[in-house]
Amino acid sequence: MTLRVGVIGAGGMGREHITNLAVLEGVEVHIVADVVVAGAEAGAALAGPSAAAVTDPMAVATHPDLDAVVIASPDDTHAELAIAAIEAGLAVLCEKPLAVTVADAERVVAAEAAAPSSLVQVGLMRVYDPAHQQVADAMMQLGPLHHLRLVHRNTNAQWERSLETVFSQSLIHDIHSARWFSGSEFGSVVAQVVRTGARINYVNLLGELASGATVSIEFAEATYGYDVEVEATCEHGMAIAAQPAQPVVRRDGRAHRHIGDDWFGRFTDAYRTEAAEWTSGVLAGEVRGPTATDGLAAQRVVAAAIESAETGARVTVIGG
Ligand code: ISE
Repeated sequence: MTLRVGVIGAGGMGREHITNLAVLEGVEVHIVADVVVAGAEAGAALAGPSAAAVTDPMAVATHPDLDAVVIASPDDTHAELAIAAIEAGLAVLCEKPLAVTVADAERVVAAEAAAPSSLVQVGLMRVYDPAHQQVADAMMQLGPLHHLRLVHRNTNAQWERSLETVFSQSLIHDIHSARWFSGSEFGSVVAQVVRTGARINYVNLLGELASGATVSIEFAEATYGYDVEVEATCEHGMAIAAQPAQPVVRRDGRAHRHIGDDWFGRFTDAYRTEAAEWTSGVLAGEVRGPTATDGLAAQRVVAAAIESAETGARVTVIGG
């Protein structure tokens, strides 16, 4: 059987998904939607000669000829499109965040609960990164987790993202990683934000997990490169995530190892594995990656972290 997939949103993330899906055996990117005609056409061209281009995202979310849909449109459209796709019986890979508010994330989870089977995977793809997986494997030999240190340095040129956007577009990855590595939920958080004018330069998020372990997430904007670090300190030792294999190049009196400017380069393998795992799960009628419930749990931590950043208080995570 060929899995017929529609892709909504042909920006950077949409094009990444199209490229990765188009090379998979038994998967056809059938239609691409983008509100910008040229974007939709460019996305369809990447998908292959028979892919259609449309400008109405909802037409793809409810398309009768599709088995599945990827939602890679602007964040504030995710929840509506996911709910429409669930109601149309389509499997969904929804880019993170699942929604921009906890209430909307809850609506998606409720819509999925009312459907005959689980349908939604959320694009929290770091779980497919080999370096993250190696740390998770190493932790199995190291005893109980005491502390996770997660560092996320971004090269985002959009200098003036709002607090909500920085948390729900960027820190949401690290929040999910913390839940995934620990198998535990955030009980409370304290967040500190450093700004220069309207620009958020730095966020420090300290979380206490239900297990008793602690998590620190350091996020920095517009740095020298896109750089992600993971350190897990456990009872009997610690594990540090490897950096992607890159040669050390010596030239002009310097030794240099390329880091890269963005998440597409750093997580190339993870995005490819995500596409393969998501589609094989859809064919098996299962959700094998991060679920809508994971997306909701992460959004609850985001909401608590924003409240903490605004009030200076330590905030309990509702449902944590
Ligand atoms: C960006 O929007 C992403 O999608 C990346 O996954 C994230 O790591 C980055 O911080 C965001 O700015």
